[in-house]
Amino acid sequence: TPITPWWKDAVVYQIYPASFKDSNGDGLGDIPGIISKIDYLKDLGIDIVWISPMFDSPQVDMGYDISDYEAVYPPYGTVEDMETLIRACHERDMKVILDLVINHTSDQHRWFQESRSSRDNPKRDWYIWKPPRYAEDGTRMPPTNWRSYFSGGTWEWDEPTGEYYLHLFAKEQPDLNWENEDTRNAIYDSAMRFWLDKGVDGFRVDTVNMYSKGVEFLDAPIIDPEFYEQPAWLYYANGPRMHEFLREMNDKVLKHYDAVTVGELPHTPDPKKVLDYVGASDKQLSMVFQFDIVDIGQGVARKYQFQPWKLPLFKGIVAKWQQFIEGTDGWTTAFCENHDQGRSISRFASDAPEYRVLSAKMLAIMMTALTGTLFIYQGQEIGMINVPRTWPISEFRDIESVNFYHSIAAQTNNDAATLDYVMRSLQILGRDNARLPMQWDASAHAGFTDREAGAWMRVHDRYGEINVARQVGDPESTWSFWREMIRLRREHGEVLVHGAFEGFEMENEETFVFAKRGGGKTVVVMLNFTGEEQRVEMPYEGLELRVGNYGDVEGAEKSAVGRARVLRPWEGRLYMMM
Ligand code: ISL
Repeated sequence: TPITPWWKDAVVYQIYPASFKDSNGDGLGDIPGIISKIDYLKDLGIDIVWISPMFDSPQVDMGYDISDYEAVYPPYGTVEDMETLIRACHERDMKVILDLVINHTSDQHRWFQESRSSRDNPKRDWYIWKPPRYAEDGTRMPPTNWRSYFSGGTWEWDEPTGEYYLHLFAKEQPDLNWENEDTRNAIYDSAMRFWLDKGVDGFRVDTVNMYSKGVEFLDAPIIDPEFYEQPAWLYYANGPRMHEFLREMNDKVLKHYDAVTVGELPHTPDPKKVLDYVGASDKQLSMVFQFDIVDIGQGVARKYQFQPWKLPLFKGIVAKWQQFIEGTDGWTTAFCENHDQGRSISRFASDAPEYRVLSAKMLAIMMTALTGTLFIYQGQEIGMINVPRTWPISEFRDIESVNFYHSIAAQTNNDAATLDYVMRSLQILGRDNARLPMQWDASAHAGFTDREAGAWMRVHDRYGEINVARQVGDPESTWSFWREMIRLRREHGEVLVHGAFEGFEMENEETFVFAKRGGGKTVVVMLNFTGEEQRVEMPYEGLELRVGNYGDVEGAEKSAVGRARVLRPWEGRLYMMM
């Protein structure tokens, strides 16, 4: 193995197929649409394209409910289209990774259809079936009190066979039984080898720490009897056979293809535990998405009960996951957006018209200066923002958000103030914020679709101002800024991608100052997270200002007095010493 595997320095771009580009006028994105934009991604400086699920699916959870791993959802295209896409990327020296959703399948998958057909079907044990419990008065009760991610319990009663099956997500997403070796082998064949043999370069592995459920199915402690959150994940995440399963997956499949993996690792705040997954010598996962950064602002009792937060929390999390690999053979990721999260500008900076572009560029400086493999989510490169505050719940499409809203409505008897707060929270944290159609130009429906009736989901009200066509040719645009920062990151990979991180004034609530060192180079990044001027200290001497989001690199240093610097609203600067 080379000292630096190919995927460490790579910049990855995530595509959400439904919302990227519609080529055939049905209002839904598709694979030919993606193919038509590969040169656009190449031009931006992308090395790896990650495609969220495009497999056949009834789309209860936007394709994270797969009914056939070896087929493509027909409105998106065909397996041949995927082969064309893989070839088109490889011809341009780009790689392709797919989503690997193997904690559960759709209830329409033929494995589950067989499994539920009778108790003695050979595939019965491929899913997690349990007999009921009975209360003292004889009422039938599910095997545990666990609550699912999408509201309601995790157990669905199956009347014909008289047992419950487990579903951590929707009831249409039954959990596979990883204890069964035949199940594991079928997953390796159908979900993995099938696509690796077609040239796919790796996987983003969905909910990678939930396959081993443990032997005992215990009730979760109830924190708040009236409402929602409960740590049932204590019993189903990071279970006893997790590492054994991942080693097996490597031995049997991944190592034969030099495939890269990035696992999604919710509920795992402990760096030691994360290292167990990403230590290179142990051959489990190449890297993971740890959740601290994207969990910021989520409610304690319920996810969509937004909790205001202060900058030191954010900085501490960045520092923690920058530093956790030091002195180890592990690796980390740099990301702050994906299809499950609000847009970073709206969440972490300001989407007010006067500050949106500054915020976008300020965050671009931060992200491209962080150690780890960099992930960009579609639209982040043009500074897309959250849904407008005025949109009602009827514009939302995500099963989690919609179910959440309706369950709170039912529990509170439609209490207006509570539902207002839910809407406010969804407009910050909701998954739909990231799922709006990509804004390609200022024409009808943002150039995403030709369909007269528009896209499957409403386009953002501000697409005339925020779109690709307006930005690509403009050297001052957010898009051009990202491209320049990606270029800089590549040129100085030893410090920007691989360097050691040091944070300063970590309790300061207005600014974020950090340094990176590596390959004999030092970088200092200064970021103002407020709409007012802020004073900061330059921690080292002899550095030169290289990038600023105000575009006046020559003039900006004139006001410097000794080590003191004054940052303008949402200003970001990157200094370097070589
Ligand atoms: O959603 C969460 C909490 O409310 C997360 O902890 C969740 O476990 C994680 O985001 C899993 O997400 C992935 O799997 C889901 C799918 O809906 C998401 O889109 C996907 O990213 C089920 O497959």
